[in-house]
Amino acid sequence: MHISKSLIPILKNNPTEAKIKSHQLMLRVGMIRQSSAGIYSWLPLGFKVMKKIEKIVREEQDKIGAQEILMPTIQSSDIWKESGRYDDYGEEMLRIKDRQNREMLYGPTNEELITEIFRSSIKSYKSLPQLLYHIQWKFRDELRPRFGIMRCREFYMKDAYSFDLSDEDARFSYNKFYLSYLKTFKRLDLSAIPMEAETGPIGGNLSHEFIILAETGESKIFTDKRIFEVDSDGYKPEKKSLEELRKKFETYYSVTDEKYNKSEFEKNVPSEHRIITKGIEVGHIFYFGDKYSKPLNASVDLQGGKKDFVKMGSYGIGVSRLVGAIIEAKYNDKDEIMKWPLAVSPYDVALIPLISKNETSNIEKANNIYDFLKEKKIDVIIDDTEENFSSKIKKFNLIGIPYQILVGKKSEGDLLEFKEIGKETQQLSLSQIADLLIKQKSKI
Ligand code: 5CA
Repeated sequence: MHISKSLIPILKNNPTEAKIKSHQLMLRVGMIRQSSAGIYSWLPLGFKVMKKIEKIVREEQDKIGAQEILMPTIQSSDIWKESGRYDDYGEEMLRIKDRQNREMLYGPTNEELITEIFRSSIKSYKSLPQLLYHIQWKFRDELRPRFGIMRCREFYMKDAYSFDLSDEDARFSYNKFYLSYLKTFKRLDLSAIPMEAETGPIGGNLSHEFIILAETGESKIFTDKRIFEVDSDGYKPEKKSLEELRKKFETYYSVTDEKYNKSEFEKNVPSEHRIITKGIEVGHIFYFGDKYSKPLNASVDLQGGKKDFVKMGSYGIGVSRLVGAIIEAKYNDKDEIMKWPLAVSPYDVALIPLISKNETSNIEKANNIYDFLKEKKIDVIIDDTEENFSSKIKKFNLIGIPYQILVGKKSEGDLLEFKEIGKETQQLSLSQIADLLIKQKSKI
């Protein structure tokens, strides 16, 4: 991509309406644009990041055997009346009437719709377990949408649903998602900790929120700092392995404020290990048994002719919120430097030539480098504008592409200035740079 032809509307200063760093940065470098309160358009830079996050989320769902589907954003109110949530959900639900005066709604979540699909498709216990997911826009008419895409009204969510015969099998499914979440967040270079949580309007009595620490987060948490040392590597989506993993995490007290109990916290966590802080909820998983299958009559035939309601769980990841959460975790707002993990960076490398009236040879040189990198399947963005060299570098430090190639006065002969954000500049040849980038990309 050539900057001169791109839609990357950079602002000179931080927008005053944005209160937290992710919101400021996303507006400043033109990743999103507010369309109305809590509703955003995703511009090329932001959209590329979100799509890369989505891909990682999808790959980790597929690895535990979940099947991808796509349900609509608009739902009929009928199934919500069957489950009893139509009235309970309250003003957060956007209700719409179609031309036949039928009551429709913009889905805030999909427990009812997926249960309806299940009950009309699956008849026998032999088809269980069923793990289904989709990645789709949701709408919640939040009372106070704020912090940009962190708490907005329209947001992009991965929601998965599990259907099992017994309580024990359902807990096995729950644990598969628990592991898959740890793996997903690790690939995003985030340290997200599972914390016991309340179930709210989704229901049930077993639930974990996956939380990353951030002062600007909206969840208050009470935890033992040793939980951050727990390693989830080496665990497999097998019953025993998953139970061990859960046990390992549960050695350490770790809850959100609704589950907090002062005396338990003080009894279980030595004072030097206590952390009381705030975090961002990037995922939330729930087990709620037959809360929906019973009223919606989702049952399967058992051996011997009997029937039973299936046991269900649901599992959400805030895909659009994760874009902001990664910024909160990686952006140094004091020095105005962002560094995306390569796996989700909008581009692999930024090519920054010094171009001025007296320096015309650099653009040709940079264009050749650009073509060479493109040939090697490296996603490169070139700043082909005549903007001042140091402001170009400042701009790319904000955008946060982890690698920069500077084609300036210092790049003489075959060597180029190559910089990984936050590290020393190196003098490397173009083929050395390409090899290094290809190697880093192969690790994603
Ligand atoms: N049906 C369940 C699981 S699929 C569910 O809806 N869970 S949830 O309400 O916890 O949402 C799942 C995730 O979506 C949250 O962990 C959060 O990361 C994200 N999310 C929820 N509300 C918003 C919002 N208003 N703005 C941005 N992301 C949100």
